[in-house]
Amino acid sequence: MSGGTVAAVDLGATSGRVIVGRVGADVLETTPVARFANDPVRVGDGLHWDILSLYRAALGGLREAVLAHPDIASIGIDSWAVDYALLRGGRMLGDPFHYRDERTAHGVAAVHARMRHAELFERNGLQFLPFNTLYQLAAEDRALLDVADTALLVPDLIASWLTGQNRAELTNASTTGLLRVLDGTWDDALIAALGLPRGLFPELIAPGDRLGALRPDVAAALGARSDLGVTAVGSHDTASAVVAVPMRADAAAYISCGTWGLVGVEVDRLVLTSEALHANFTNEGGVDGRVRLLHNVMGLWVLSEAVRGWERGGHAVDLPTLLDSAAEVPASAVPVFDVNDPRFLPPGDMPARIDAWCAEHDLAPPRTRAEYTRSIVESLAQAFADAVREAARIGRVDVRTIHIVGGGALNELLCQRTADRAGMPVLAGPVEATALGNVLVQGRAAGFVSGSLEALRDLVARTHPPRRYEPTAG
Ligand code: LFR
Repeated sequence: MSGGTVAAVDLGATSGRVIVGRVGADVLETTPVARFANDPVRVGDGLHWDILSLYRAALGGLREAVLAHPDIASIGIDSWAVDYALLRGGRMLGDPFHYRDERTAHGVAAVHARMRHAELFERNGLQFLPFNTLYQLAAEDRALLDVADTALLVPDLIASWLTGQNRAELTNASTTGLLRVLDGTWDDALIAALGLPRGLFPELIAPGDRLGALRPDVAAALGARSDLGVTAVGSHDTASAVVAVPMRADAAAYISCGTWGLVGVEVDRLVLTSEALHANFTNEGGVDGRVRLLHNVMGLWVLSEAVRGWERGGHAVDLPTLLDSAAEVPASAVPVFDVNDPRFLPPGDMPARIDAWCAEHDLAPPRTRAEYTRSIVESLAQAFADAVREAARIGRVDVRTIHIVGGGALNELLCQRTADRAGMPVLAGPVEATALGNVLVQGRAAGFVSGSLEALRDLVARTHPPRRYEPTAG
């Protein structure tokens, strides 16, 4: 039988997983081998990722994967974007900060004092997000920057620990704000203008290229063959997810919906127009040189953070039951608020922030947990519909359908209300698009499948047919 097996490490902002993927001309299957929580830690200087725990859990999962499938051809790693560790001589100089840590405000002020956002956009093509890596680096302790010899984004850090090789994978490097959008190389002049040491930024590597074999001690610890190695994938989770959207890119928009809702279109040229600048759209690097023209919508974070707050308050919450009761609340009975308001970015009391937003806009706030949930879902659906319209306009794509992939594809109310508010069909799934995109790029590099992204997406559509939601007038 054609095809083969690879392992994917996919780290999300709330949980991580290791999966084994089988991929071939007519097969695309994933088997989860480990799932683990990603619990950030707040200490004196701010909010950090517990990166060593994540690494340990990833290693545990890889050990399981190798044990069950000794024929695994390669390992691919993806995670959320922008966050990094500083290292010196291979030693990590502190746990990476979480992009929701408030320290980045200083970095934004410091960078914009030297260069306006419009000028940055011309150079790096990115939407303004206060946590883009360049702002974080500008908020960094100068003494640490001076002693560090390398900065690695999270998946590059894990890959470095596995292989001993330091590289910056292109799709994720495109989220730093330090790549020249025109040619995808490090922007030496910008790096110098921001006073950052050029030596921090390693050589770039493209998805599909082999990074290297596991270090001998790692291979031994995993019980793996000595030639098992890491292959670069779209290491930005959103880049991997977009690979596995079963869409026709010339007629569809996608929403990669998990903690964030990444809403956009895929185009084959940069869109650096003033429309894109003013709508705060980004030109992130996609696999195969495609451009992910998208906008960050706050995503399911607002709902999960509200649920965490209720649970901390002693109310056990069962999400499916909560969503069922939210579906019973009439849409007209709840306020639609601006989910993209920056007040919803940091961790905290989401219902109180929704109340404050409503008070400022003369709207009656929700009253029950079901009403808050409905209000969040309606507000997300509206923000999704608006961003799809903008993406179509800015990217000049005749969008006829919206694909929702990621965990949000399981949220029936959200999918239906997005279809209703956008006035077009929503095709939901696959839920595990990020892991599938990771597997597909490795599978293609190993020769188990071949072809363009269109061929890979066709395989996804055949093996993971999406669920269709028709718009209703509601
Ligand atoms: C989604 C994501 C988004 C990025 C945000 C922060 O997981 O990677 O694409 O803007 O997290 O890194």
